[in-house]
Amino acid sequence: MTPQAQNRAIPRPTRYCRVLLGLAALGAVAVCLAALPPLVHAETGIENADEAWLRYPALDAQTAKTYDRLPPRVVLLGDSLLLKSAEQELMRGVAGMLGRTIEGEVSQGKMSLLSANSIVLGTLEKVRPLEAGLSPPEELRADGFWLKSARIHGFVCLVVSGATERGVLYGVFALLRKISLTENIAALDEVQQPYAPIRWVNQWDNLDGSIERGYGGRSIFFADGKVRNDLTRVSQYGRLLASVGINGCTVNNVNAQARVLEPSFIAELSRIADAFRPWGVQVSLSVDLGSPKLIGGLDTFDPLDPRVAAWWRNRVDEIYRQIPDFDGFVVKADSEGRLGPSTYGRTHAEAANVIARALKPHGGLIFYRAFVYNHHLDWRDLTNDRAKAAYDNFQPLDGAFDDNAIVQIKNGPIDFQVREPVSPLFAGLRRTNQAIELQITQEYTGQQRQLCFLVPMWKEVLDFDMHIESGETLVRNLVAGRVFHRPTGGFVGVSNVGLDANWLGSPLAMANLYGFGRLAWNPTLSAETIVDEWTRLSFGSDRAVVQTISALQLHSWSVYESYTGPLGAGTLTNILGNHYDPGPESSERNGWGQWHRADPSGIGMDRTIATGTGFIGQYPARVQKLYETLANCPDNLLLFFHHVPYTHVLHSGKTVIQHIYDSHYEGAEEAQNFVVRWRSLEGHIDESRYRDILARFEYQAQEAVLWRDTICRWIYELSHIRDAKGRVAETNR
Ligand code: GCW
Repeated sequence: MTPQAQNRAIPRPTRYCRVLLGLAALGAVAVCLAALPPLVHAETGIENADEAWLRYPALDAQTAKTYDRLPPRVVLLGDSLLLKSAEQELMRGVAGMLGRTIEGEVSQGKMSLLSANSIVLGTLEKVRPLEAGLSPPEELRADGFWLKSARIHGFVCLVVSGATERGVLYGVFALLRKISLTENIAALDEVQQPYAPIRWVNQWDNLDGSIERGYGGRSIFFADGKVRNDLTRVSQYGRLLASVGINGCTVNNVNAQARVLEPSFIAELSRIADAFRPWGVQVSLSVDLGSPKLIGGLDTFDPLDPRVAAWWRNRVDEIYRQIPDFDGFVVKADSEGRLGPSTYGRTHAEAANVIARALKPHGGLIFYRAFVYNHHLDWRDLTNDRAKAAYDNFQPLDGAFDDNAIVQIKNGPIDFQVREPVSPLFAGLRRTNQAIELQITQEYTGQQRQLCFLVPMWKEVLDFDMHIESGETLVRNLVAGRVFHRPTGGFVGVSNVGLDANWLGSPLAMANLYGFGRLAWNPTLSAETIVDEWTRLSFGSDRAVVQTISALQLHSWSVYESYTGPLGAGTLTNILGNHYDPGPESSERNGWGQWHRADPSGIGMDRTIATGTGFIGQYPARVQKLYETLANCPDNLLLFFHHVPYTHVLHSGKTVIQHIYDSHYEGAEEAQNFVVRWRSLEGHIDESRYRDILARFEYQAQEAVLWRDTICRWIYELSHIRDAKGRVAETNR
């Protein structure tokens, strides 16, 4: 299964490097540099994979010249860790892209130090007194920033300011991104504000160093039951996260080991917090609700027992003594075998609140996951429906959660399938904070061995209108707390980066991490903008490269969907094993509830109010109308909501069975085409990444054929309806 490329542990020098080394020996380097096309020699390959989209390759001389007026000196209004990171990043970026050295200088806010043209880094509080009228056009929220070209004491200055120091750091990354993308920065007066306060990643890392659903190598945090000695990768990760505005990281698996709350472990955790701190990334932990009993010496973990409340308070106080900027906890309870409040007949709100109250005095947050369902459902009962579980469990508790508790909701009602409708719970919670959980790690979507750029999927979810009552109520506004004016809310991405040089295993998969961060900062950005930025930052601005990579990325989700799970049937994968190979029968006749109900007469789950499980009834009225009838239901979600005969005719005019055959053949063909399109870039990008990605596409092309043949054979044997184009019977019978 593993592509050859993944076994390449040691990055090889690129052909370009080798050529250079040889020529250097001959003393002919200058001649060689002049002869090479500029974009190739500006690029670095897999040997720089850890820098991902922060490579800062040299701009061509003419473009670099347009930044000549960038002040050659930086003035820091303060000396905090965050400001120092901002300064160092600025120097690094400018040196890399413009080949210029910026002189550093620390000021304690003394105006006298501003005695030359400067880039000024500081919070608004420090910047405002520098010059009368120096104020942003709008008030800055936490983490927001302001980029302003200004004259201060007659000197030409570029001010990078924020409400907080973290905002200043974000402003520096934004400024460097502008230079990388060759934007004009001559007359800036720009404010950027985060869409929501919560912009976190969750890592599902285990203390032994493995990562649940991680496809980029071992944990960067843990090995052999302890925090790793060398945390270099953690600070590199912090830099990447900060560059896209992510401000929190939960470092361990939601299937948490109780011992992460033992005092000895907290001491180790504080080293991770130290590594992240210069980048403004705050650490949090996944915890086991049973901890007071499992490691606390109590005979109960009943959330209403005062001894349990006291235990959580003590433990939390201990954490904050060691990690003052600790961010909080994530809890997975009563789910997939985890302990939960049901043991004592308590509610999820009661469980969340006992922990929320321990965190509250320290400003900490608890994320309580809505991924609660019974995985022993009776599959024979056609009224059972796993999709209903999150809403059934949490909607009745709306308003019962404390203000520093957040219900963390997966984007869809099942589990990160290649296509799902949005979870109705986003509309069901109005007096409760919520956050959307998106999956960056491609568990059901190709595991980074196959290309699947998820931003277009996330955009559909975030831009979906729930039509609560009469107004527009987009999911992105619901989760950001903007519709019902909640104190907090936002975005959580399950990232699962690992020690692999490429972080996620594949260089192209990094667009998902970048895209998640950009959307969490500003979900109104388009998928096209995001992929264009990412490609240019990661591969340079050669037109062929940008166009080809962007087009491949933007197309990849629909291609993956077409051969793994068309028409909303769910990813037809082996759900009992690796969640990767084709395995459509594994969904049926078991309690996991990922049913597609394919039988000789038809396929799909009847979730209608009229004749099915009633799941559709969890949506607001206008959304119900969209999904309840065959006449309105979009083709791409048909089998999620309806059980139909194979001969049912879609809006597209095709029958369901013919669509399934066609989409598999078309998808597999597109996957072959990825190889051809990628080959067109030979010579346009560094050799090492070119070869690595080519091997991945070649592998994907084979996998797509395997999927096509397995699913087409399966559905033909079930339905006994031939492919109108004669391919299936011919190939497989
Ligand atoms: O998608 C499923 C995964 C589990 C995961 C679970 C969850 C961490 O297959 O590996 O457990 O979801 O989100 O809790």
